[in-house]
Amino acid sequence: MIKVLGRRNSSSVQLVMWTIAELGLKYDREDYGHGHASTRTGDYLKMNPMGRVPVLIDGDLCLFESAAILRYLAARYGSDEFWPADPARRAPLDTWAEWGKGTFTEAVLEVFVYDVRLSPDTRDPAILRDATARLIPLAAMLDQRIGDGPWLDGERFTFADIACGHILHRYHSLNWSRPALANLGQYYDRLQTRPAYRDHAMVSYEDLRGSY
Ligand SMILES: N[C@@H](CCC(=O)N[C@@H](CS)C(=O)NCC(=O)O)C(=O)O
Repeated sequence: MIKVLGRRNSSSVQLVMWTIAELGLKYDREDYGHGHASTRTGDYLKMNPMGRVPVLIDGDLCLFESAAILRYLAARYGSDEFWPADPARRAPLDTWAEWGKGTFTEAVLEVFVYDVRLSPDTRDPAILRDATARLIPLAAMLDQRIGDGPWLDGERFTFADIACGHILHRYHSLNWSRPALANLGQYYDRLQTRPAYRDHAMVSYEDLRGSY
């Protein structure tokens, strides 16, 4: 059975857990990371030398980096719809998956750090202004790419939706000046109709308040 090491309120863990649930895989998850079991022990660092969450163990395979884990799970257990075997069909989706987990998520996490991780007395509003200025054009790109959807690959829900969508709960629930982007809002509404998204990507981050 697949084992995941990592706390539920980590966005990188959420990406992996949502994937596992969409693929209907059996799993066991143990809480590691901030406020839970240490990721700094020798044994843990052998699994993930960065001392971060998540780690995924599947038989003899032990992986870190959530985007690589998503691709592994999709390639090994996903259908041709979820992870197209044809590189020419998969690569354009992978472009958005890379952008979603990297560029877009990093920009959302800047707002997250400001709004949640920093305690109010250490917040400099200029940081939020800069983070917002970086995030809004990226959100507009995703809004345009989604169009009428319903998913990034039209009627097909794929791994790219997980890479881009896992961070949209934070994007929509953080306290910041969100632009009105109809396609993105409707995409988030559609994501919330998926039980796996509700169970694994819409996790409270209240325990992380003021933790920096
Ligand atoms: N690029 C890595 C990022 C991993 C990462 O930064 N994880 C954070 C949580 S999202 C973490 O481990 N924080 C420290 C902790 O929980 O102890 C991935 O996607 O797996």
